[in-house]
Amino acid sequence: MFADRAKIYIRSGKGGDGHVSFRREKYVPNGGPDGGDGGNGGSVIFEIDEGLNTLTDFRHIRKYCAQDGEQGGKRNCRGKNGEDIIIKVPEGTVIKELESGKIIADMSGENRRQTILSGGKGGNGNQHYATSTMQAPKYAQPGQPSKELNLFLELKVIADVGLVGFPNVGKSTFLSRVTNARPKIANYHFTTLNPNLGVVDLDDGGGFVIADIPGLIEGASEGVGLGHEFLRHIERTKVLIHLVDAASTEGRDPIADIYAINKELEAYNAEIAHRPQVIAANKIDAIYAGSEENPVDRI
Ligand SMILES: Nc1nc2c(ncn2[C@@H]2O[C@H](COP(=O)(O)OP(=O)(O)OP(=O)(O)O)[C@@H](O)[C@H]2O)c(=O)[nH]1
Ligand SMILES: [Mg+2]
Repeated sequence: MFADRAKIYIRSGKGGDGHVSFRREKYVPNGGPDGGDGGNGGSVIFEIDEGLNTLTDFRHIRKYCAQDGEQGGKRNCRGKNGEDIIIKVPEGTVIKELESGKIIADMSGENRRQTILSGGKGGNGNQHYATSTMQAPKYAQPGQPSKELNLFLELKVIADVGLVGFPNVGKSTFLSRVTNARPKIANYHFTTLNPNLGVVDLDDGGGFVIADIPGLIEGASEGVGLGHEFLRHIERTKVLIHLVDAASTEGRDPIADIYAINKELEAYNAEIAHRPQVIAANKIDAIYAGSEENPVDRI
């Protein structure tokens, strides 16, 4: 199952408490303080994993806690540090605070790894508090508390080119012809229910990514159909390929379709509407299908 949103809870490790103890050795009746320091709590770290492309895992596991630091011990023994927890996410994951919606991190581009909550520092053992006037301190510092956060993760696919258009105009077919992707193609609306990504390999070794999203319909920007859910996946594309059914196989007017889709894009995010857009007239083979007329004669 594809998921591009998830709510999770994260908690960093508490710092271990410092220890209070005194040296006890044969022939040393009143040894000095030897309470060790507590270990540091583990941090919660997010990291991009190139092999991932959905947030599905976060639907199953919603709680992510780093380990607490251990308490300090006798004989100046330092407590063990708690282990960090590393949460792997697909590139393009935006991390927001659940309640406020404030963006905490955007896992994309240069930002491959980010600590979201750092672990509590371990407390000092009582050995640190000995002074000339207080040689037997019975105080040790407690470890810093853990921190917690409820997060909202949102995946905004990172693609260079976005495919937009009404349902059934042939977006997935186009993706399947120019990239390695093998999306589902069928002659009905909303065949594509989740974004598909495909890579175009160029001769010079480079390449770029095309995202195919579910078809848009009038009112998509207000939540009609599936479109709105997925418009954010084209927010980061550099160019849009706007496919139209030039043969009007479903009786719609391709020119009116262009305006209708652009109106939805504009309503969703004016910046997207002004991005470079290539209008691709698809299904041109069907324009003259069945007609005796040679299309070239009409030009
Ligand atoms: N005649 C003709 N049919 C095409 C062409 N491109 C796609 N089709 C057909 O159009 C139908 C829809 O194609 P899809 O690629 O699934 O369309 P889509 O835009 O991805 O549709 P949704 O995912 O529902 O939005 C399929 O039956 C395709 O075989 C074309 O160039 N010519
Ligand atoms: Mg499709």
